[in-house]
Amino acid sequence: MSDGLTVRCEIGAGGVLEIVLDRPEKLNAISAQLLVDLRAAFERATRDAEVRAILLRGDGRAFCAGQDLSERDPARNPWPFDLERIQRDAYHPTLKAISGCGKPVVAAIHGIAAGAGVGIALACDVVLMGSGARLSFAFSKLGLSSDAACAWHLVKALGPARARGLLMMAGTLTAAEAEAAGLIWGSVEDDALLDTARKLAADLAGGPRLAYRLIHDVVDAAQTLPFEDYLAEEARLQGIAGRSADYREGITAFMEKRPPRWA
Ligand code: LHQ
Repeated sequence: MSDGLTVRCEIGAGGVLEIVLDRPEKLNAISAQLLVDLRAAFERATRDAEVRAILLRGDGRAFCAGQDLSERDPARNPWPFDLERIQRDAYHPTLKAISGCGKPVVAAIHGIAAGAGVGIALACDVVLMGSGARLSFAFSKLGLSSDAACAWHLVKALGPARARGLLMMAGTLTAAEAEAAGLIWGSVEDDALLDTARKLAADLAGGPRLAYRLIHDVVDAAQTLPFEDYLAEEARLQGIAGRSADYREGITAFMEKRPPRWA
């Protein structure tokens, strides 16, 4: 698999692809090129049958410092920027490439994730933070609102009151606070983060692929559909699972008192 300019891809044993944000000297700030490379990496991973799970992480001392602000410097660029178009044409396709990639995605957050860097992390299925890491909602310090779906995630996990407060005060959440709020899956000691995230991704890579995709879809449905429509969609997805070889293997393994062997 070829590497992007700002994103490194490393396929490991067992079908885990590590996608590594690779601008450590800028704390992996999101340049226009990084967005393109990140989207391409996830789209390649979707097509590559060898990839069974993905681990997204950042090189250097932080996960991601958000938008590369030097690309928005009014002293060096024509002003104003069309942020609506940039969100629609660059950020949104990348977020969708992550959340729609069809494979389980683990994010390992160390140091700091700021602004749109939080949005990229929260597009992943299972977000693990190092105990010393922070999520920074720095938008209003720059005179901005919210983007990369940050407010969407915050409102769902924390409710509108805390979401508004965090965004207005450009607040941060520690790993413990993000975990307690249900915004992320969990946190571990900083020096155990990478090993734990790799083990998690390896476990998912060894699991039932179709079931994971359907779980992703049913949780999406639960967040968007009214109850009656949700029930219909849940039944449809479980119907797909019920016709799968994995389900047959899961039941057979239980009856034979052995671990399942997933395809
Ligand atoms: C950076 C950045 C950065 C460029 C560190 N950009 N270089 C989305 C779409 C469209 C438009 C605009 O906005 C958005 C939403 C957002 O993402 S808003 C949030 C943007 N991010 C921030 O506001 C965080 C900015 N960074 C910081 O406040 C600090 O760098 C933190 C607190 C993250 C870390 O501080 P330090 O540990 O003291 O590191 P540092 O500041 O020395 O950074 C190291 C280098 O990285 C430094 O470069 P240099 O050449 O001077 O060594 C920084 O300039 C560079 N860097 N963040 N976002």
